[in-house]
Order: sequence, then C-alpha cells, then structure tokens
Amino acid sequence: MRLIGKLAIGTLIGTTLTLAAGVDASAQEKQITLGFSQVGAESAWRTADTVSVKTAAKDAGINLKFSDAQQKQENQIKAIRSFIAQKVNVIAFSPVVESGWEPVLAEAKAAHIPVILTDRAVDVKDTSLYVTVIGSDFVEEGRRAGRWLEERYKNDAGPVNIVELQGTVGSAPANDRHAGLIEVIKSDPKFKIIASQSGDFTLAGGKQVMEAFAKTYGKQINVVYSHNDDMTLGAIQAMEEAGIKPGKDVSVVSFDATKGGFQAMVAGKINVDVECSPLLGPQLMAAVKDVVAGKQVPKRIVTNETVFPMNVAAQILPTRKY
Ligand code: GZL
Repeated sequence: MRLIGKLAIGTLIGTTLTLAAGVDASAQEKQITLGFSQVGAESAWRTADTVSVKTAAKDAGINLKFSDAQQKQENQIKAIRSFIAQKVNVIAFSPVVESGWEPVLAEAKAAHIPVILTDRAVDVKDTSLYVTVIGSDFVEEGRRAGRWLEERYKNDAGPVNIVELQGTVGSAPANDRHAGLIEVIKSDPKFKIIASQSGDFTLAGGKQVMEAFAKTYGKQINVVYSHNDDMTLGAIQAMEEAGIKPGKDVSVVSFDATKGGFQAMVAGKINVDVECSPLLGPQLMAAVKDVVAGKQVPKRIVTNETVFPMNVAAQILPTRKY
C-alpha cells in the first residue's frame, strides 16, 4: 500500500476515532437524566411498572435515578427534592395519593425542572405544575366494571349486595374506580354497596378486609368489587376459608388484569378483570425526550385498555406480558 494511501487511511481512522469520541462526548453531554419516584412495590402491577420504566430508560439511553417510596408520600417528596438538588433534566413520578403536592411541585417549577406524572394523577389547582399525566382513565375503568355488573344482573330483581375492597386511601385509582362504579349503578336501586374498606392494594390487605366482610355479611354478599388483583387474590383466600365459592356463590370483579388475575379467572374464581396496563415505560421515555427537545406534549396521555371476562381468560393468558 502506498505511503499516501497509508496516511490517508491513518487520517481516516484518526478522524473517525475523533469523530466517534466527539459524537460520544456530545452525546454524553446531551444524555438526559430522569429522576423517577415510584410508589413502592405493593403489587404485581407496580413491579411490572417498575420493570417497564427501568427497561425503557435503558433502551432510550436515558440516565435513570430511581427511588422506591414504600407507599409513603413523605418519601416521594424527599426524592423529588433530591432530584431537584441533583439538577436532573426531568422529574417523573406516580403519586401515591392525589393531594399534598403543590409545595414540592412549585419547587421543581422554580428550579425549571419539568415534571411528568405517570400512572396516577394529582389534585392541584395550578396544572402548570406538571407537563402531562400518562396513564389509565380509572373512572372509565370503574364504568366498565359497572356496565359488566348491569349486564350480569340484568334479569335479577335484586337486591344485589356489593362489598368493595378499595385501594390506597386517597389514591386516584381508588377514588376513581369507586366513582366510575357509582356513576353506572346509581340509577339502578337493586345495586347496594353494603360495605367498603381499603386493603391498600396488597394481597394481605385484601385478605384481612374480606375476612371481616365474610364474618359480618356472609351469604348476603352477591358481589366482591376489588380495586386490584392482589387484593382480590387475598379476598379469594378469605372467601374459601369462610366456605364461600368465589366466582360461583359471589361474582368477583377485579382490576389490573395481571397474570395472577388471569390464572384466577381460568380457575373460575374471578368473573371479570378490567385491564389497567403498567407498561408505561416507553410512553414515559418518549414524553421525556419530547419535553427536553422542547416539543409540545399533550396534557393527558391515556393508555388503551380492555375488559376480560372469565370465558376468554384461558386463550388470552399465554399472550399476557405482566
Ligand atoms: C393503577 C395503579 C394501581 C394498581 C394497583 O394504575 O396505580 O396501583 O391498580 C397498584 O395494583 O398497586
């Protein structure tokens, strides 16, 4: 190979290396850092959501600072303040409850750090405190469950007595899944919610609440309306220990549509499961990149979901991702 040729190739390689380094360096400079405060690890849904966020951040080349709040609002507020101090590019979180966020969101705004809400919403007057909410419409989920009950009991004169296992007190999904149900059944007097109590979205909580309901109301119960599959699986244990056949003696309505929920439907113990997808990571990372790039982001990004009755569970279970 002639000297000139060798020099040319050497230069080319040199340039390429410099360019690559340059690109790496500038890409490194431009790498986005996202501070994410997660509710906790209370349910299979939450675990799947965490995996989705971490995987999507890695795939998107986003530097993720992740904090688990163990279902305590004060831990989320501490985490958000820490992200502000670290000067992250964007903050995202799933608020454990709807209220009490104005002060810390105002601090993020003063620090010019955009905030994205995922999964759950907050109740604030000034909606400029966050860029967007990415997640399910929980009121619609409640309506879907209510419409299933209307259809299931359309030829039943009633009374149709409902016991309700509520999610975390003050959380958007608990408030809204209740509101959506009421919206549908309030016009039909045969439906009566005879008891409501929070099981905090956990299996143990659902079992404890259902034990009390079974003791107090026994055979009067026609429907168990449970705000997530983890509580429902606990409630199923309690019902069986009390001699009640879930899915047969009582209709069991659940939310999330996790694999555990599907397996219970295949076993005939849940009658209908209203889907609530935890796979929010990719949508979150796309929104983070758009926000950093200064692009417009819709104020509300709703995830598409469906309702799974027991009779389709066996064929769909193999396709489920969480
Ligand atoms: C709903 C989510 C709820 C799930 C529960 O989007 O916030 O929290 O329904 C989870 O399983 O604990």
